[in-house]
Amino acid sequence: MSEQTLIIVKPDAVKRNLAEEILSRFEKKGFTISKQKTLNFTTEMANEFYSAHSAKPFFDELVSFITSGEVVAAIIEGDNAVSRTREIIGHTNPKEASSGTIRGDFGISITENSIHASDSSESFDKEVDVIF
Ligand code: 3AN
Repeated sequence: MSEQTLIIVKPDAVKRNLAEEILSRFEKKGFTISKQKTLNFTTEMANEFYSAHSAKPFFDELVSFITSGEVVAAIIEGDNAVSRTREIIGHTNPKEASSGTIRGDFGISITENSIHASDSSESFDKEVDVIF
């Protein structure tokens, strides 16, 4: 079933000029990029985007990192886009992510892990409203 999901190439990867390479991995897998935008998160946007994590000990670090530089957001479309995109990005912690996944290949740390992807269609609906 064709679905949409949202990815965010995070500041650590944009700074290393990896955005195009990361986006091309989804196109090579047959997904379509239907919208794309470069932006800077404000603190307000970050608080809303990551509201599910507001009680977590790493919340302040997460907000401070995602607002620290440019990000590239994209809507990815294709069959089972939500779950397949999660496979392509890999484990949250780059140290545990398999080689060949985006976080396995490019992630620096659990905070600087290069990419975000919606974890469900419900999360996508909420996240897309914050970004587009
Ligand atoms: P994912 O992005 O793989 O869905 P979540 O939703 O558990 O992971 O966490 C959201 C973001 O919070 C992660 N992308 C990561 O940058 C950060 N994060 C998660 N766990 C930790 C942690 N233990 N310490 C620092 N940052 C974390």
